[in-house]
Amino acid sequence: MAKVLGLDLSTQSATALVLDTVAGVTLARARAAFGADFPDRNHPEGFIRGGKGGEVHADPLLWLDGLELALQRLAKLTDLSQIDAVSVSGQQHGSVYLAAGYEAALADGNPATSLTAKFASVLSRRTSPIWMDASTEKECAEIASALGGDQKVCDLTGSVATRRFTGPQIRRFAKEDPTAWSNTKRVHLVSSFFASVLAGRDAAIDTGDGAGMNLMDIRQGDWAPAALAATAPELMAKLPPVRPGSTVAGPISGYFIARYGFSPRCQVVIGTGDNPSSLVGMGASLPGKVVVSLGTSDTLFAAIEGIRTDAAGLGHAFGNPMGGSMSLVCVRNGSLAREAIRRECGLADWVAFSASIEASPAAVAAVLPMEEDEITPRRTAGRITLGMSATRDSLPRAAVEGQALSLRLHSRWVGTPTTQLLLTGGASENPAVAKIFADVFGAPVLRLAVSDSAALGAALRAAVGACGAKMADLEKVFCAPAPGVVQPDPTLRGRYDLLEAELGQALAR
Ligand code: XUL
Repeated sequence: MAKVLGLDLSTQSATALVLDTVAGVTLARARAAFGADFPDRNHPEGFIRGGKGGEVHADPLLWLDGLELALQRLAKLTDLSQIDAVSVSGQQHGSVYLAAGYEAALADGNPATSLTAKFASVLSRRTSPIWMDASTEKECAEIASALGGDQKVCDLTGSVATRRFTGPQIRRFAKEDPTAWSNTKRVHLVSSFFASVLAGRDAAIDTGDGAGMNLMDIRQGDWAPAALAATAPELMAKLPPVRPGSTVAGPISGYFIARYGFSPRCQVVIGTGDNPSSLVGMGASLPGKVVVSLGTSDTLFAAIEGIRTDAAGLGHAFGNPMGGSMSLVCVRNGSLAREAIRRECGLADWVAFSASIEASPAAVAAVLPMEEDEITPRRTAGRITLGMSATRDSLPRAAVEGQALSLRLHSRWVGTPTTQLLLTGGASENPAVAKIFADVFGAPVLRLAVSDSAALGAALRAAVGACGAKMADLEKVFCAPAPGVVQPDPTLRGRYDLLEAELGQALAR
């Protein structure tokens, strides 16, 4: 057992979390926000809105600066030379495009030049498409047609061709800028890019994050040659291999030893996506527990037996970093929609938002708040009203109820009843929000003592992959529920059933 570091490169921030797995304690936590900590970069939300045809990109150099700032802050809180292993969680689907010379940039241990300075000249695509990008409708149709239709793509890769997934994104890039594509020597996911940066050499993509590309054979856990051929020329040569999540990429690179004081014996375990990482961090890597993560996106996921896919084409099967697979439903209008409604209702902060929820009656009015085009359900921006119309006073409750009802409706394909819900992500700390999820799902809601479940999952995977720790032992200590289970009110069940049915009907119209 050992000291381990989990890094989470999410949509809006970089988080670093250090655990002492012998003492069973969290030693330090540091964060850098891509917006607030780098105001002159002018990406207040951490990404770049308003690209053509629904493009949403982010600046990979800003991610690198975010990593450096989080590590600088972490080094002030704990001795980084004591860390035995590190792993990474990254926002899923986002991709980084590297040109010739990238291997030298990875291997460059000179502490005098920053990561940004090392990588600026080896990006073959200056910005990275991220999970919010919806620009690849045409490419999805082309991939589906080449592979014999949506169902075939879903059976092969675990999801229908999906606009935010990396394969369709790669296809659009290769078509729009064939020269830049031919100059691209390596395509990494956010998680595998940062594991590579830490290891100073190419790291593999794990089966959890690899499944979010429409390129991996979900049953074999390896690239699917037919999907690669349907996506872009010479793609196989540009991808790193796929490996199980516990694979060690190698020792940490000289750069981190010289610049931050890491020990040369610190091992890097390959990365995974933020949702697979949260599955681990929530202690839910064995089937039986359902997790709801309320972050920039709201997601519902669970480890599952075998592979199950969503006939409606909205849900996904991903690899589980601890082996087997997981189901996932992702809603784009998560925290940014809650934030927009808080502002619209003139509520100064989340305390006032909670107070407003508590003052409004439950299961009377619900609203599905699609402030931006939604991916689950697939809808252009707008709101769907269920039950009575919400007033300005009842809108915060109505919107959170609408979000919970939509997750409930869109996770029915998974087929396992929710007997207990594990809630994580920023908004899960809000008691009024947690109570709505308990009531809507008719299931007790638990939260964990340690927040930052994606970074925690990365730290736990580092301990298992490189230090011989057992996940079951780690879970007992680090994934223990916080006191205070939020119990559902059974008398609301019937009313929420009706509202869910009304949502189903509204979406079918
Ligand atoms: C999952 C998804 C998002 C991102 C960002 O499919 O697109 O949850 O992982 O968090």
